[in-house]
Amino acid sequence: MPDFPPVPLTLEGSSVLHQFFRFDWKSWRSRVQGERNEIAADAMAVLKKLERAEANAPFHSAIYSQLGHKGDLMLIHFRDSLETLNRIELLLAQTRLYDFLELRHSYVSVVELGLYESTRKTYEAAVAKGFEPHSPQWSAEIESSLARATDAMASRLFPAIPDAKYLCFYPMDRMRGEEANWYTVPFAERQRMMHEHGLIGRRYGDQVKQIITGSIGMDDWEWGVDLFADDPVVFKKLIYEMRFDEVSAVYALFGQFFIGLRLQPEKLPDWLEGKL
Ligand code: 76R
Repeated sequence: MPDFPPVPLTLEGSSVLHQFFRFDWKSWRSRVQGERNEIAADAMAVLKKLERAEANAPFHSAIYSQLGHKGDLMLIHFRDSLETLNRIELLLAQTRLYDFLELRHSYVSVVELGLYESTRKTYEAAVAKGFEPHSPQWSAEIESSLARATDAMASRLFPAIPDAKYLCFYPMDRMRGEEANWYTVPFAERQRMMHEHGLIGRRYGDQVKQIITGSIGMDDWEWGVDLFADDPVVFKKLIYEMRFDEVSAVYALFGQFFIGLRLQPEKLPDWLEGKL
């Protein structure tokens, strides 16, 4: 194995914000019906615009009615930059509905495609050409390989939000400790484990859509995992099976799990009156 940098090449796409809100039902119920209707209609219009630019455009934001005590509403936004995401936060804060929302949790990350397979080929090709790692020729070679991959992967780098009934989100780390440290494992070993991970994942390909976002340097965990499916039991089956996979069994640590049901903005006024 030639000597090359340990970090796999990655492609980055959409910037992503997850928001988890608690809804203040008590104060909502204290408002008269007419006022509630107005606030609901305003919020619905804002959320509809946020969901997609126009009818038939891909969804780039979505709302979910959240189960459990961690929150009541989840919003996810996929955009071209953190700046645009920040604008969305400010825009939402201007709505009257926001007075009833308490942001309990959030997650900032960027769509990431890890290229374990092609990294090795790209690095080996650069080594074979006699380029020193990080020399100008090396960097140019890597850049052009990444540019080709970015074009080929555009739809996965800037994904539309899948049209599934349920969303499961959780952050995770590759566990490291005295004995098991992902970041000291040789590249080829990590490549093998990621390959095996992909094989398990692909068996669930027709039942669940997964979007992996990277958050090193952006939020408290290393990755965010979004899973979209019509049957929530599939989340449990897939994640359970992956727990036995080496890369998860030895090198994964998980944060909190969040689960919700897709809510069309048109249904928000009903939801606010306790109807799903
Ligand atoms: O061979 C390939 O195509 C692999 C593509 C692939 C990568 C690079 C892939 C496939 N994943 C990748 C990266 Mn994944 N994934 C998770 C979790 O619960 C757990 O144990 C882990 C959480 C799930 C459920 C899942 C599902 N994946 C990653 C990374 C980045 C790691 C890195 O780069 O070091 C993480 C943290 C991660 C975690 N993965 C798939 C899936 C599924 C369902 C697939 C197949 C998707 C498909 O082919 O459509």
